[in-house]
Amino acid sequence: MRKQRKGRVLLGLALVMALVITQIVGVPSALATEYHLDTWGDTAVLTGAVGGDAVFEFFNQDDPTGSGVFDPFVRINTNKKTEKGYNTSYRKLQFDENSSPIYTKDYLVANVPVVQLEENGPYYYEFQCDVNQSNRAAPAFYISLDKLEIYGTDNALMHLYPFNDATGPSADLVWQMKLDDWVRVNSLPNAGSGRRDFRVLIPYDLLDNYTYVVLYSQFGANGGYVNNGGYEEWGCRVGVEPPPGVPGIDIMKYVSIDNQVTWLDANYATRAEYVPVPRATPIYFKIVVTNTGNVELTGIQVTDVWVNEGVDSTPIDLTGLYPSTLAGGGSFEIIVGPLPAGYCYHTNTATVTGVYSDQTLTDIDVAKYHGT
Ligand SMILES: [Ca+2]
Ligand SMILES: [Ca+2]
Ligand SMILES: [Ca+2]
Repeated sequence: MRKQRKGRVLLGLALVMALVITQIVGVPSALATEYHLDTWGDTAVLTGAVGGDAVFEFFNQDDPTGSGVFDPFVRINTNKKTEKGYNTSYRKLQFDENSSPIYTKDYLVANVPVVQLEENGPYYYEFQCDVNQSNRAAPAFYISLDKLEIYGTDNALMHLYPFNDATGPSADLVWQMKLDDWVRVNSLPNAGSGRRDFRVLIPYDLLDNYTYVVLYSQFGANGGYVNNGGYEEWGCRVGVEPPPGVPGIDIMKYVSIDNQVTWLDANYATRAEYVPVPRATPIYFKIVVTNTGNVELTGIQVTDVWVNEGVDSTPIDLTGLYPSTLAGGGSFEIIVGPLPAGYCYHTNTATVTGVYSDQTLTDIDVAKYHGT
C-alpha cells in the first residue's frame, strides 16, 4: 500500500553541495539552461522543479565510480530520434523500453546505492546512465537528455505514465528536471556499448520511505542532438557498501475492525474505498515503527490520535508503550484498543520522530475508517 505522505529527513545541508562541485558547466539562456557533460569530471548541479538539487557527474568508466557490476533497470531502445521510457515490471510497456525483464524492470530503493561526495557530507541515491551514440563527427556523438523524473512508489507494476490516472497505480514524483533544462552528453569519452557515462545523485531523503523507484527519461529532442546508434540505459551499481551513519525512519499505521483478525493499512485515496464499520464497534490501531537506516536513533516519540466522543484528533496516550531508542534495522509495534468506532469518516494520523546526530527524522501514516 502506498502511504498517505512520506517522511522527510530534515537536513541542514542546503549549501554543502556548493563546496564539492569541481566544475559547473551550464549555458544559461533566456528560455533554457543547457548543461554539458563533455569530459571526465564534469559536474553540474540541476535544481529540480521538484526535489531540490541533484548532482550530475560525468565519470571515467575505468574509475571506481564506473567499474564493478552494473544492474540495468530501464533500457530505451529505439530507432526514433526522440525516445523515452521508464522502468517497471508491468507489461505491455508504454513507450520505447526494451521488453526484456533483464533490462527493464521494477527496482527496489533498497538496491540503489547510497553515496557521499565527501566525508561527513550529505547522502545521495545514485543512478547511472549509459548512452550509446554513433562516433561519427559532431553532433552525432552527442545526445540530449531532455527529461528526467524520479518517482517513489510501493507498486512494482507501474503503468499509465504520468501515474495520475485514477484507475492506475499511483507514484509520488520526488525529483523532476525543470521543463526548460536539458543536458548534452558526449558519448565519446566512454565509447563502446555498455560503458556508463554519467551518474545522477539525488538527496537521500527523497526516496528513503519508498519501496520502489521509477525513473522516467527522454532523450534526443534538444539542440539537434538526436538519438542514434545504440540504446540508452539507466541502472545502479551492485554491491556498493553504504557509508556509515545513514539514518532512516518509517511508520505504518493499521486499523482492525474485526478484533485484530485482519489489519488494514487503510490509506484510501477516496471515500468510496473506506471500509464501513457500525458506530461504537470496538476497533484497534496497530503502529509499526522501523529504523530503516544503519544507525541508532534516539529520542523516539510516537503520537497517535482517534475520535473520542465526537472529537476528532484526540491524542491517544502511548506512554510506556514503546522504547526511546531504536537500533539500525530494528522495529517495534504498538497496539491500542479496543476503542469505540466514531461516526462518519475518520483519518487519524500517527507520527514518529527520532534523532540521529543533529538530524531529526519524521514520518507519518494514516489508517482510515467509516463509522456508520
Ligand atoms: Ca556509453
Ligand atoms: Ca543512442
Ligand atoms: Ca496506513
